[in-house]
Amino acid sequence: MSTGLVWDELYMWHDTGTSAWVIPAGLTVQPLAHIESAEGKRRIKNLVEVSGLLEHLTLLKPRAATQEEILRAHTREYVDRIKRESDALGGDAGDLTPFGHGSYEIALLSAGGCITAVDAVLDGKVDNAYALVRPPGHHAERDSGKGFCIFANVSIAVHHARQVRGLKRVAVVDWDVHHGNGTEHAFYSDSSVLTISIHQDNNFPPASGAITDTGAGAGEGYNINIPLPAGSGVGAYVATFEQVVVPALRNFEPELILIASGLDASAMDPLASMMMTSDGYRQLTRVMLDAAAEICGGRLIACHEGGYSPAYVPYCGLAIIEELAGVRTGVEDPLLGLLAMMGGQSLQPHQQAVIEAAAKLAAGLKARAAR
Ligand code: 3YP
Ligand code: ZN
Repeated sequence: MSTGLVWDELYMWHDTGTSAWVIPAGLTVQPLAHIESAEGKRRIKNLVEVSGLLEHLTLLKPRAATQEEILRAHTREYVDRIKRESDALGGDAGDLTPFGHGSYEIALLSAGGCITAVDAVLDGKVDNAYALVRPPGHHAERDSGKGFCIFANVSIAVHHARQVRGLKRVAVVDWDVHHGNGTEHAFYSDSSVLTISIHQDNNFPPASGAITDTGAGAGEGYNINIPLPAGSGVGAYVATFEQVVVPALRNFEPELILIASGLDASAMDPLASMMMTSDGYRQLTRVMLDAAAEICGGRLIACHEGGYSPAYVPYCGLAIIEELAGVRTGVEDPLLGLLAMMGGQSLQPHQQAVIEAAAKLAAGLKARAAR
């Protein structure tokens, strides 16, 4: 059993500048670091290293995505604009997505890192992989960045798996707490890519990610949104995966599964209001590993997205990568006792109602799935 870790120090050099977290700096607010800073992600890598887990992983060196690869998901006009602004002093890719000089190359390396993970898994170099990439990608649209995302890393990796590696069916499971709008839109009319997003109901982007958005045309039924109520904890997440995600995957029978792995559903995250814990992520990873083993030879790749508690995301990231690798380092999450004992961790009726509605969509896949 071997697990790949895609990592490059350059990911940490993507400069989001000074904003008061998400508020553009100016005379109305004292400048502070942008909330999508390198800190949380660097601390994941550092804990993976200090815990000893790194010695059990296969380090995968990412390559830059090519123009051809980026243009599968974006317009030339948009890509050219990012390059032009990045070659100068930097700019804004779209909605709340500031970037500095050189971020174009780093964004290419982020998308390329997800492709590197796909190739490593499909070539059998590793069994599964975690791509600890930055900037994130799941909000990026064809012609615009959004929500800290520049290029659509996961979509670009899926296009690679389909068009270059010849896979017929790929599934994306987005457990970032925000809606994976970019990935949804990229494959909305496509029955060869099942997109599932589990997110906090109507958080970000606003009015995006409704359960009624199920795909269009040939892709009807191949997009599943599970908008969980604010306050959902480990019980709601595990139930969602057991009752919706796994049945949908079983019916769809993907040849490869990608996870858009934001860690911002944690109870410590400032950009959402969920209650996940490191052990919750460990359980979700276990469920996904078992599903992948049953359905697609264990081929499972997690690509990093959001996560804004620098103190807590390292424990969530460590738990996921430990589980992927089948290794326990012995590092204990110091907050787990507190968070697990909080009221509301167990599945509530109003959460179960959403899960049941989504379970119907998962069941409906069976008759439709194209072969
Ligand atoms: C973008 C602006 C407010 C919420 C924020 C979400 C970014 C993110 O982590 N997306 O997955
Ligand atoms: Zn997010």
